[in-house]
Order: sequence, then C-alpha cells, then structure tokens
Amino acid sequence: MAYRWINDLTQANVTPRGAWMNRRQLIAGSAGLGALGLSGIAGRAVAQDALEPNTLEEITSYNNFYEFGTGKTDPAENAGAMVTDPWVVKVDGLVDNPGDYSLADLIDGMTIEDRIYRFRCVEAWSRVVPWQGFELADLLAKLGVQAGATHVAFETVVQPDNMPGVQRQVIDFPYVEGLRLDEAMHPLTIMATGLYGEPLPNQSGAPLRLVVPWKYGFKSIKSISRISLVDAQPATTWNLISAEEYGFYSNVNPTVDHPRWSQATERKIGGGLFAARQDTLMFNGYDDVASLYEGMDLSREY
Ligand SMILES: Nc1nc2c(c(=O)[nH]1)N[C@H]1C(S)=C(S)[C@@H](COP(=O)(O)O)O[C@H]1N2
Ligand SMILES: [Mo]
Repeated sequence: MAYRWINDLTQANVTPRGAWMNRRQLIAGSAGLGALGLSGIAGRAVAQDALEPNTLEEITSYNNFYEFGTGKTDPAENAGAMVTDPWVVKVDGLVDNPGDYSLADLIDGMTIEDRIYRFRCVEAWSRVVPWQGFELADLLAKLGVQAGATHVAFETVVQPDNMPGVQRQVIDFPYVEGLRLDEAMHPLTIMATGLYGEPLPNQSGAPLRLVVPWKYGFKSIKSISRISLVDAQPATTWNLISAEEYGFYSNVNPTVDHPRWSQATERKIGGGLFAARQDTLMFNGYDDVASLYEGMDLSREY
C-alpha cells in the first residue's frame, strides 16, 4: 500500500516531535519517497505549530460508540469483543461495482495518508486526532458512482453477541449515517483506517470509519459494513432519535446552539477539568467547505 504525507488542506498543523519521528520512520520505510519528501516534511514540521494532537490514551479512553454502551469508557472496556477480521463491506445502490468486499479488496489501490484533524463532538468536547486514511472520493471513483446518485449512506456492523449496547437496545441499530455526494467527494472527507500510525483500535471504529472534520462527531460513523449510493437524503441515527436537536447536515456552527446547550465554545479533552474552554470555529475551522453550502440557511438546515 502506498503511503504519502498530505498536508491538512486548510489548517496550519503541527506534527509533534514524537509523532513526527514515528511518521518519518513510516514514510522512510515505504517505497517511492526519497530525500525530497523527507525534507518537505521537515520543512512543514518546523513551520506549523497550530494543532496539538491529543495523546493516543486520550483518543481511545473517552469515546462514543453506543453499540458498546452509552458511557464514555464503555467502548474502551467492551469493544475488544468486536470481530474485525474477517470484515465484509457491502457496496450497493447506484454504483458500477457493487458487491460484498473484503476489507483488503475494498481498500486495494487507495493511498493511505496522514491527516491531523480537529474533531468536535456535538456534546461540546473536542480533540485533535492524527488519523491515517484515504479520501472517500478515491473509493467512490473506484466503485463507480452512477448518474442519479445524490447521497452516500453508511451502516455500522451489528454483532449482537459482542455488543452490549445492541443487546440492551440503547438506541436503534444499525447505526446509520449519510452525506450529500458533494460532501462525500470533498478532499477533506476521509475513511480512516488508523491513528498514530497503528490500525484503528476497536473503540475508535476499527477497521474502517468515516471522518468528516467540519461536522459534529456523530456524522463520523464507525466500523462501517455497508456503503450505499442512493438518490435521496438517507436516514441518519441521531436525526431519527431527535430531529430538532440533530439535523442531517450537522455542520459545526458556533452560532446555532443545541436546544439544550451552547455550541459557542468547547472543552478540549486532556486539558484538565479547569482548563479554559476554547471558541468553536465555523465548520470547525475548515472554511474550505463553505462553498458547499452557498445559498443555504444554516440555521434552518442545521
Ligand atoms: N457506529 C457508531 N458510530 C459512531 C457513534 C456510535 O455511537 N456508533 N458515535 C458517534 C459520536 S457521537 C462521536 S462524537 C464519534 C466519536 O468518535 P471517537 O470515539 O473516536 O472520538 O463517533 C461517532 N460514530
Ligand atoms: Mo458525538
């Protein structure tokens, strides 16, 4: 599998020394990247100092993954039971190459990249995550999107025996999510396969999850087992649960409050209980996507 460094498209970002050394080893170990690539990375590492990734521990010990329970530590405690190998992803709908793909066949030909992204949960906590993954647009090109497709729908695997939240039916499963096709094709939208240079831990959505950094975290559906190209806006889990609170778009927007709390600020995980809250940014700082929503009233289409 190819491995290349792609700078976060819209954010100045930092690669902390430890992670950078790790990345340098990863890249040095892959084919096709010479001294030029390494010096390019070094240049960026010096120049950028805006995003401070959370630790692996912070990213994997405080999670939302209701299949394993509603508590923040339930996923870390329970997700180990999920079977992620073998893994099958059903691809169906308006697509040239439908089928039941093994994970390896699905991601064959994709280029795995590093993407350090902000992540903002609708509950007003946030963090910064060094993902590995590939652009969803590349996968859609490989699958062959047919004329008439307007949206992409996703489903999470259901393994009742291995998922206590499914057994207790804490919400309806499977967890479902979706994007408009232009959102899905945007280069910031990735399918993550790893973080900190290791395969995704189960609680983070192994072996394959969506990451849409300008939207609230619940759009970033975990442990994907089905991808469908469809011709209408698909149902999405949190919108089904409470449409007034959770819209289909769910773009991060500090000016549109949740009915029960403000979205103007956020608490960065790992900052400690008394750390200052930070301002939430429109589109979580990814202004590049604003053109996708031109002409829309984002207070109505939240
Ligand atoms: N299948 C599934 N995907 C899910 C969820 C879930 O409960 N089930 N929770 C969502 C929510 S609310 C958030 S904030 C993110 C959390 O991702 P993280 O635990 O890796 O930070 O996953 C999202 N994806
Ligand atoms: Mo969330």
